[in-house]
Amino acid sequence: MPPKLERLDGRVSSATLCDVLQRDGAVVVENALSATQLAGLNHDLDHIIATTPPGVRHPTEDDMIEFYGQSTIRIDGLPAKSQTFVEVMELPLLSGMADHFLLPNCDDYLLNTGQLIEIAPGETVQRLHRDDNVWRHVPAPKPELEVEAMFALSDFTAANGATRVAPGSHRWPHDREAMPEEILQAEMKAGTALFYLGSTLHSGGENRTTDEYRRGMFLGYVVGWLRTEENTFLTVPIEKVREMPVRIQELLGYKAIRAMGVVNVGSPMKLLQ
Ligand SMILES: O=C(O)CCC(=O)C(=O)O
Ligand SMILES: [Fe+2]
Repeated sequence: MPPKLERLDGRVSSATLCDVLQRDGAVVVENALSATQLAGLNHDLDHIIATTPPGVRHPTEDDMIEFYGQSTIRIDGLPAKSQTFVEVMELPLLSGMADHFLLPNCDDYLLNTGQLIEIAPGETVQRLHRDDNVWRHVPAPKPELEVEAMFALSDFTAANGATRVAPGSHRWPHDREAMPEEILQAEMKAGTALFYLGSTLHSGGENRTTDEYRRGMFLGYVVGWLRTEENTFLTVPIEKVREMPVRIQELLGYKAIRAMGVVNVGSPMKLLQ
């Protein structure tokens, strides 16, 4: 059977979404964002994108320069930069997916990172990868560690770099590579999202256009006992965190989970009062 990327509507139940994710490892959710949320995110981020050069400025390793893309703008710290991002963090489908896949493996989960990813004309294809390979020292068989969504903030087309994904690859042996016919592209109208598991093979696409900027926003949750990719304690100023809903404060790491993440050997929530 040729691989297929299922498309659901944003009004679908979390249970149905999770069934498809369990089966395919990835699914497109149409109208995941309301028109107001889409406009809000673009409005909040437009001016920051306009003043951010592409490429990583302080790479941790040389191979990350290529991975992050030299013609790609990446911006983190989104909870501090966009009120709408904070709202999107609590979308019922995202929480439903995180509860279903992560809570069997942890007491609570954390925002792993939120990233604006804008791929410019001429950007080359990113190598296929599993995002949960960040935690490669967790021995196999790995429990599900991470769930994520890539929201299209502009139209994603095959030509402008729509995310590539190999449905079903979350079940493959770790060393199995995807054959070309197993890789699909998540073509999406702005406001649509690709929901996927951290164990699913995917990557950013090549931007073969001369004038289209593919703007996506990534948001992922990770089990609370792993170190998050983004250092949100530094990317989101504590003064801003103080004004956020309690659940967002928890997702940003201000909830100690038993002995993990304590301050003064107690709850960091106290710092926010
Ligand atoms: O930009 C995309 O479509 C995907 C990017 C990605 O997978 C990553 O940077 O980990
Ligand atoms: Fe990725």
